[in-house]
Amino acid sequence: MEGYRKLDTAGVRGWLAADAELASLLGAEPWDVREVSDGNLNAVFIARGPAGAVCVKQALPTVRRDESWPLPLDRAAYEVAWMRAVGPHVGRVVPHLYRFDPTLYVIAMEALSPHVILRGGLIRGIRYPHAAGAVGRYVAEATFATSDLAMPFERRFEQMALFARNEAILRISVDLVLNDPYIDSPRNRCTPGLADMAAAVRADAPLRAAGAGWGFRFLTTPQALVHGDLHSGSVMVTETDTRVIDGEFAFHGPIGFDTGAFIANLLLSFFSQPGHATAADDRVAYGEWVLDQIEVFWTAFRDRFLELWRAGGGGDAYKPEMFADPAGQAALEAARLKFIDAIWADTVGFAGMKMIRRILGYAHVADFEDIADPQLRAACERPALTLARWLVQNPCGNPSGIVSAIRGVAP
Ligand code: SR1
Ligand code: MG
Repeated sequence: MEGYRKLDTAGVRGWLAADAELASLLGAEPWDVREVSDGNLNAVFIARGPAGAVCVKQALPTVRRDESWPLPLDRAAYEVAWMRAVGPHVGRVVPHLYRFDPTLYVIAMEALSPHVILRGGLIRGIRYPHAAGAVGRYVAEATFATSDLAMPFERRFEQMALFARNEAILRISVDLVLNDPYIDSPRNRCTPGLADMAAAVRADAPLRAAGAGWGFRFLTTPQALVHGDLHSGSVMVTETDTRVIDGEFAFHGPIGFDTGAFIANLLLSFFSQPGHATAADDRVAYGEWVLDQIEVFWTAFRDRFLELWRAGGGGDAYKPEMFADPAGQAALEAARLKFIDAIWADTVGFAGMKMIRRILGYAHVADFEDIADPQLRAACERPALTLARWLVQNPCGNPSGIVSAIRGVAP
């Protein structure tokens, strides 16, 4: 913490003014500096000047709305490491990094404008026709490039060791996603009308065993550098552009943890839609569109991952030299499809886990929290929880099968 101080808007202004390159990017003062913090962990500011804009993000020493919960500041360094590791492989999807200050744990990056957080758009009922496909391709490109399919193992192990030190942040996922929702943790909370279901989840031994299995897989499957927190609040969109932000939870883990997180958040959005209905829009058609995005997302991920693999990656796993003959080619293609099927199974299980944690655990989602009437909120959460329990225990099928199952439990 030596030299660390929390920045306010004046502090951000001073920090930017002391950096000639950032200051020239903004142009001559005065600058408009505003705090736009939205997530659970960091302070975020946008600075605008006559020549441009910069996003300034500072790691805070505690959870933003709970100062009794300390957090390590060095997560900002892991976010920077994630930007540097995946940035070269995903085009413009990850914002451009301008600066990292390791004393103040401040990251200066490209200000995304007029982008909005995808979750907010989904709550307002706005369609983003390219978002799910772009996020699917992002996961494929980021994970393929950082897997043993594309990296020599020495480099991958070095990267894995670096991100494995992000322990305090990984502890948050282990506690809040994998374990707390299934036990009587003081951090848990739920909508009052859902207390019976929360108790039923915690009494459900087969569910607890299946959940623990996903926890084990999270800890023991370092397939690639995953984002680690790929919910709809980690995606920023316009109608035509999609960006992925906030890689501070990155680690080498199961690829299905990212695909599962994104699908879980589409599902949470779907189940929340009746809570956002108005006299002018019952949100039924919009909910159907949200459901359709599951298949769009998965197909984009699958097709891009296979495309990259078929083109050859240069890693130490599945070396093309081992499969040069026609029989080898056929066997390799079968192995590729089996690999993707296994990621789908992980996707389903982790999607269920991610849904349960957002309804019964510590950190809820605005999709449900913005529904003011607790009875209506509980009515939306109930079928979501029913489906999530099923997903955790039935990691099979395909996206359209899941969508049909959902139509069976939807209100
Ligand atoms: C105490 S942090 C709670 C959650 O916020 C982040 O976005 C992660 O999802 C984390 O689990
Ligand atoms: Mg985040």
